Amino acid sequence: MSRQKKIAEYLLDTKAVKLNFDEPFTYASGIRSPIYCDNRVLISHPKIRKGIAKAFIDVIKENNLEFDIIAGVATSGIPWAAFIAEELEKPMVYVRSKAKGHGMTNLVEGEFKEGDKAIVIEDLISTGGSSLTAAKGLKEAGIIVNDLIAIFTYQMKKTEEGFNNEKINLHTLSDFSTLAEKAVEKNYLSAENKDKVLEWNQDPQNWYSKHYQTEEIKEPETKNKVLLKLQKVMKEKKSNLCVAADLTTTKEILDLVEEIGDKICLLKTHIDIIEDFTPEFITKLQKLAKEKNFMIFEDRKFADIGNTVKHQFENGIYHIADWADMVNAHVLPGPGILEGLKNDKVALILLQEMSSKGNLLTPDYTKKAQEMAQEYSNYVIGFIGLNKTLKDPRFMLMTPGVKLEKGTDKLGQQYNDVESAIKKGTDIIIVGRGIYQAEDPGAEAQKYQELAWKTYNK
Ligand code: S5P
Repeated sequence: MSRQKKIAEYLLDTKAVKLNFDEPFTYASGIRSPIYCDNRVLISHPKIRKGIAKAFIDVIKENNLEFDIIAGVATSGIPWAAFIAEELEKPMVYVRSKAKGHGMTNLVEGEFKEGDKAIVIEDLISTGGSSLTAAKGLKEAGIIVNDLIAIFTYQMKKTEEGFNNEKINLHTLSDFSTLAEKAVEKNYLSAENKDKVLEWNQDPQNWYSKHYQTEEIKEPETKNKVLLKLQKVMKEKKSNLCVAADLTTTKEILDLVEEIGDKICLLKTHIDIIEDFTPEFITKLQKLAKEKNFMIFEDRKFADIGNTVKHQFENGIYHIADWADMVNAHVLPGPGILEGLKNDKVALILLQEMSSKGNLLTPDYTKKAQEMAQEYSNYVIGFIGLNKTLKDPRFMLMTPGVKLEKGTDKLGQQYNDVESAIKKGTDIIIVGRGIYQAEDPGAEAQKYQELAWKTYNK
């Protein structure tokens, strides 16, 4: 068996790499993928560990790679670098893949001389970005880097280009296409799905929508009135921006709306986080909505049985059904929740996906939410989600977790940038902290509005 295949077998057998076409994995970036790789488990298998360390050494010997030191990329490259350095009785260092060190720490740890040649050891190459950052760190420290060896590569298009630009030879013990072949041989993957899986690395951003799109539905004769109005407002204002006004006093919200009201098609509220709520607040908000031509979306995320949500929607101190143009709901409780929220004036948005890390909304759940929306299309006008997997003009997709730059917060929120969010097919971007925490929320909202509208209409 070739080395590439043998290593692929190790990866599959230890479940370091998992393939799943039917229920793709979700990466931290929100990208859906049929492959998930966590090579860290490999170090727990002594025999396999030995086999992999030997494969690294074979690559070094077969290619006559010249070097003075072995450099592991922190953290996952470190154990492999240690096994190799130990076996070859050579010095070892390790290097952080973060461009910025934290305070006192060095980028390269261990002893070396300027002009030393290093072979860089890495466990996984996804885009190659972090490995290249590590290699650049070594170069900046005066170390010569000509070769990098990794256990596995996703064989993405831009990887090769990146390594060529840095003039570094990339050697890998196994790769995505060999692994897919081996997975078919071992019945981990059907031959039928292999080609679809292999398409992933060509266009990871759009792979999921391409394969999970349900049938395209033609323009319906009648549409929900709230949806028609929303589409009209969007066109009139050239805006597909929804601002999440997650502030906790009525004054802060009304001040924000004064500043951003002209730029938005929708204002999203969390009415139950307001500390000084009074019915007058609603009157003022509705007046502003009329003046500035936007609609109001109460993000209540109902999630109970029909009878309870009906009370939460119509009664209590907020009387949401009297003033919101739309509200949203989880489909977890089943169709009863949609029955409880049926209303001719207030439209419904269902959660098909969430932006938060580790959420439990699987592709199968998404599909069920879409089926329920189709069944209740008189009331349901859209989804909260990240990927337009249902192309049906009766529904709009609204995407939260959007900022000018990708990132995360400390509580699990994951941000996409405006362009990536819209490229995944969304109709409306929902922006909270990106706007209301800006120094000049009005100017910031305008930036989002212009960028989102331009990208949406490209
Ligand atoms: O999956 C979701 C669904 C929603 S509605 N993730 C979200 O972040 N939201 C809401 O969008 C969330 O409740 C908040 O009001 C807004 C995002 O705010 P930001 O400050 O992180 O932009």
